[in-house]
Formats: sequence, C-alpha cells, structure tokens
Amino acid sequence: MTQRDTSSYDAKDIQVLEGLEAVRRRPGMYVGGTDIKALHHLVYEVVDNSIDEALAGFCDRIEVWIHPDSSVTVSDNGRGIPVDIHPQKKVPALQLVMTTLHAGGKFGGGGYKVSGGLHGVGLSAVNALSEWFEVEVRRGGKIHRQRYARGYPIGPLEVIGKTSRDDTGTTQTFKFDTEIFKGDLDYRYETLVQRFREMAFVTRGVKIHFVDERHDKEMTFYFEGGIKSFVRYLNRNRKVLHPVMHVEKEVDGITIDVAIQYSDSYSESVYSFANTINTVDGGTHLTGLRMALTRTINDYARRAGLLKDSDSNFSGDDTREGLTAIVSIKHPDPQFESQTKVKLMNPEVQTYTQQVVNEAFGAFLEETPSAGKAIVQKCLTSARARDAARKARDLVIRKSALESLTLPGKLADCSSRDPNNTELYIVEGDSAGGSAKQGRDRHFQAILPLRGKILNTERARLDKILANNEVKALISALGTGIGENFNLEGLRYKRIIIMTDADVDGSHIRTLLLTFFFRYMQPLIEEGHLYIAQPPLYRIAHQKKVYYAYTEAQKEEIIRSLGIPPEKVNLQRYKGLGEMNPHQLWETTMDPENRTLLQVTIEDAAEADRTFDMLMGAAVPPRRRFIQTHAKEVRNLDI
Ligand code: 0RA
Repeated sequence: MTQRDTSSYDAKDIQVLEGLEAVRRRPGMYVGGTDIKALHHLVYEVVDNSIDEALAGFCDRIEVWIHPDSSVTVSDNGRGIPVDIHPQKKVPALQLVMTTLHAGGKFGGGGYKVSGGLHGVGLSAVNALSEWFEVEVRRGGKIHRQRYARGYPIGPLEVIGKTSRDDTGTTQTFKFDTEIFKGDLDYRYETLVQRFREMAFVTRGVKIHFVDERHDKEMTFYFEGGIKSFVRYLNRNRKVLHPVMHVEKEVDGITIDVAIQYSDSYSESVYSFANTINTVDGGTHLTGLRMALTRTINDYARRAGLLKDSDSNFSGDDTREGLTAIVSIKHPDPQFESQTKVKLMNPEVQTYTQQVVNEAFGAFLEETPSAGKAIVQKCLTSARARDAARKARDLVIRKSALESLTLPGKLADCSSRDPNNTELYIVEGDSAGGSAKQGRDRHFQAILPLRGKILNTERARLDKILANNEVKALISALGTGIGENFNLEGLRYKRIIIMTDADVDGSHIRTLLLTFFFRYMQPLIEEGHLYIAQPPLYRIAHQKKVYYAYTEAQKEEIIRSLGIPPEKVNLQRYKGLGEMNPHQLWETTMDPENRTLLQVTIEDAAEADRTFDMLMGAAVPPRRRFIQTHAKEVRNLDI
C-alpha cells in the first residue's frame, strides 16, 4: 500500500470537496466577500479557534506571524487538534476539520465552540480560500503535519517528529489565494492589532503575541484584568469619577462580564461583545446593560435624596454622558441578527444582563457613596445641558426656517442642483480656498473655505458647537441637519471632500473635521459620502514635462524612470495647497480624471473613538506626541 490513500476519495469525500468548491465559487456566502475585510476575516477565523481553546481553559499563549510573503502563522499551546481516525468517516479528525464545512468544534472533546469567526464556517473555508495551508499538531509526544492546496489535501497526515508529551498545540500557516483575493490586497497591521487587542481584553489570561515580519513590528497583548483593563485603557486620557466597577457572573450557562466607569467626558464609549465578537450593532446584552444603568442610577438618586419628588427621572441619555463600559457575554448558542454577527438577539440575555448589572452596580453605588454622588451629579449636569441644547437647537431650526435656508456667504456653490453628481470641497484657509475656486469645475464642484481651526468638537457640547460660525457654515452648506435631527435626504452634495495641507496643522484640521462628522453626522460616513483629497507631495519637472508624485515611492519611481541623476532633478516639495496655482490644483487634486480620493469608512467605531480621544481629549501630551510621530502617515488616514 502506498502512503497516499487514494481510495478515500469515494462518494462521501466528493461531497466534502463539492463543499469546498462552493466556498471558492461564492466566497461572499462564506467569508463575506473577497475584499480587504474578508481577507482579515481569514486570520480572525483561524485565531478564533485558538481563542476557543483558551476559553475552554487549555491554552494561554497564541502567536500570530505575518511573513514577508503575507502568509500567516497562527500557533497556540492548546491540546492540539485531534488526529485520531474518525470512526465513521475513517479519516483523521484533523482532515475532517480542514475539509468539512461547519466542522468546527463538533468532533468530540470538551468545551463548546464559543468564539466563532464571522460566519462560523471554520477552518475549512479558510483552507479552501488559501493557495496553500499547512497544519502542524503537537500531541501525544508526536509532531503531526498535513498540507493542503486550495482546500485539497496534498498528502496524508504524517508524523514528522517527536516532542515531549506535555508539549501540545496547533500551528497553522496559510497563504491567501490571490486567485480569490485579487487586486493587491494585503493585511493591515493596525487592523489586526486592533482585533487582537480586543480579543485579549475579552479573553482574560491569554497572551497574544503578534509579529509583522513585513514591517518588522511586533506587539504582545495580555490583560490580567480582562475587560476591567479594557475600560481603564479607554479612559486612560480622561479624568475618571471613580474606580472601575466590574462584575462577572454565570447565569444559566451564560457568562456575563461587565465593566463600568464614568469620566468627565461628554461622550459615551460603550462596546459590546458576544463570544469575543465585537457586536457593533449591539443587541440584547447592550439593551440589558443600558436599562439596568438608567434604573439603578435613578433608584439610587431617589434613595439618597439627590433627586427630589418633584424632579423627573433621568432619561437614558442623561445616564450615558461620560460613560465608558464594556459588556462581554459568552453564550453556548448565540443568535445573531444576520450572517455578519453584529447584533445579538438572544432574548434571555437581556434579562440576565439586566439582573446582573442591577445587582452589582446597585451594590457598588451603595458601598461607594463618593462614586454614587459624582455619577448622579454628572447626570444632573447632562440633563440640564440636554435641555439647553434642545432649546438652542429649536431656535436654530426656527431661525433657519425663517431665513429660508440661506447658504453661508463663504460658500462658492456649484451651478448644478442635482445632488447625485455634485461635490463639496472643504478647504483649509482662504488662500487655498481662492485657488480651489478658480481651479474647480464650477458646474458640479462647490468650495467652502474654512478659516483657522474649527471648534474642538470632543470637548464641546452640541449647543456650543451649533454656535460656532465655521460649523454653522458647514451645516447649512450640507443641508442635512445634525445629531438627532440628521437627515441624509437633505444632503446637497454627493461627495464631501476634505482638502487640507500635508502638514501638522492640516492633519489636525482634518482630524477635527472627521471627529465632527463621526460624532454628529455618522450616516454620512456610513453611506460613503465623505472623502479625503490627496494632493501630490512632489512636482518633478524634466525637459518641459511635469510629473506629480503622491508618495515617496512614486517620486523615486519617476526619477528612476526618467533616468536622470538625482542631483539634476528639478524637484519641488509641496508643503501646502497654497503652493499650487489654480490649474495645478485642478489637475492634481480635483480633476476626477486624475485625482485620487480616499473614502472615509468607519471600520471600527472603537478605533475611531480611540484616535479622536487621543487627539482631542483633555490630556494634551499624548496628543502632541501622536501628531508629531504620525504627521507623515496621517495623510493616509482612513479611520
Ligand atoms: C476540539 C477538541 C480538542 C482540541 C480542539 C478542538 C482544538 C482545536 C483547535 C484549533 C486551533 N487550535 C486548536 N486547539 C484545540 C481536543 C480534545 C481532547 O484532547 O480531548
């Protein structure tokens, strides 16, 4: 008998292979597409399996390596994927896991699969979408290995070495298939760092070591305090009102883990997780937490005499200003609203979360009266401010109705009134604004110059923001309203393009604008209307021809291709938009035929919140440092 057991490809295996073919034919159905997001989900799917092993209590170390060729190794010190022959299927359990859809965790052994990748399709989907995949299992004193190509085993499971009996674990290396993930896609270090940090926060006690060999960068995540550390981390630049309140409890087989801390900030930073997945659309765990908070604070305020009989109760909004909280649940059978797993639906989770938080947070307020008083005080201020804001807003709305939607004087509007093809350039400074006005195509491009720095939106309240002249001009030019009154239908332009200098001030203004849009006009970002213009960094003139370079690499490439010695190059570095004449500005940055625009996306609200907080929170030193160290990269910021 030969090593390769070809007889195993009988009817039942053909079914398996058809499954993998289906994944390759319609990746969208299994990993959500073939874009950069889906590409990252391959890594999450593989790491999730190791996280499961950690949640089951058998693994405390996970290594992730991105190699120079963009293959990825994920290694853990768990029990190792079982390699014994499956009694019915007559193939090693490992091979079943690697080739059968939905096989994850269903092959014996203790512990249920809790984390689950985006679609829970398991390793087999990643295997099918990988040019090659290699698994090594250390188990029972032996090192086993099997290799695959595009989902098919290209050899049997072999024993390739020995190890000590107590050295167990799984090491998986795969290279995503460029036949599937087309168009120069590659992993983003920051995106992965963000996800691994979250995973480590919500999986207390696991150490995740991440190495990016492409950029020679690495990071280790380990949080002794779990989500308590997470809340401390989110509040690290804020002035907090009390120590973190933390509770972890199991009810009916469901683990409910909650951490809460108020700060003097005006924003809310609340994140929810279900089986380590960031449920960005919330769900029953989040609703349970919110209801419990409002109720507990009102109860406490009444009992402590801080709210009088004649006072009305705090609203939910009143109790959420300055709140930083994490709710993370682990459920053996989580129900999500959709394939994309962003909203948790299990009804019992709301009841349980509410009970656990009521009890623990109620006790915390009673036992820590200084915290209770500070929180109630914060809610009172918030309620009053909300009242003032409502009045101010009503006034602005009435006034603007009276003034019959007068457009700001500084706006150079376009002549087309069709919001399906028009663009608004928000330009830093009057001089660049002047060039943009002359250089634009006035038929569809409008220009709004902003002078100086617009209000620092993180530290200001809605009522103050509305009073700011620069912001007023921006709001009326857009026509959508703001905050709770935002209405996308009023939008007067298809694209809103932020055009600022490639220097520190420019990046500061850009971040301020992004904060404003993020906090008060989020749907505008979600619907893809917000862009960042990309002015060139260099102008290279040679023999009466002019070339523009938008990156350092491009500059090098152009100089090389011209074949002239570097010292003979006529090179101009643009420090600001003002250095370009109107025609150059049009040609390089505004002409739809030539320009590059970066679309602003909300990849992850938590990450955006973090960056904005750091840039604009009350603590000044970290902001300086960030702007200085990132000033060069910031031009590629796509939140
Ligand atoms: C189920 C059972 C057992 C191990 C695993 C799953 C497992 C899967 C993965 C995937 C990546 N790393 C992993 N580590 C472990 C073993 C059951 C037993 O030994 O009794």
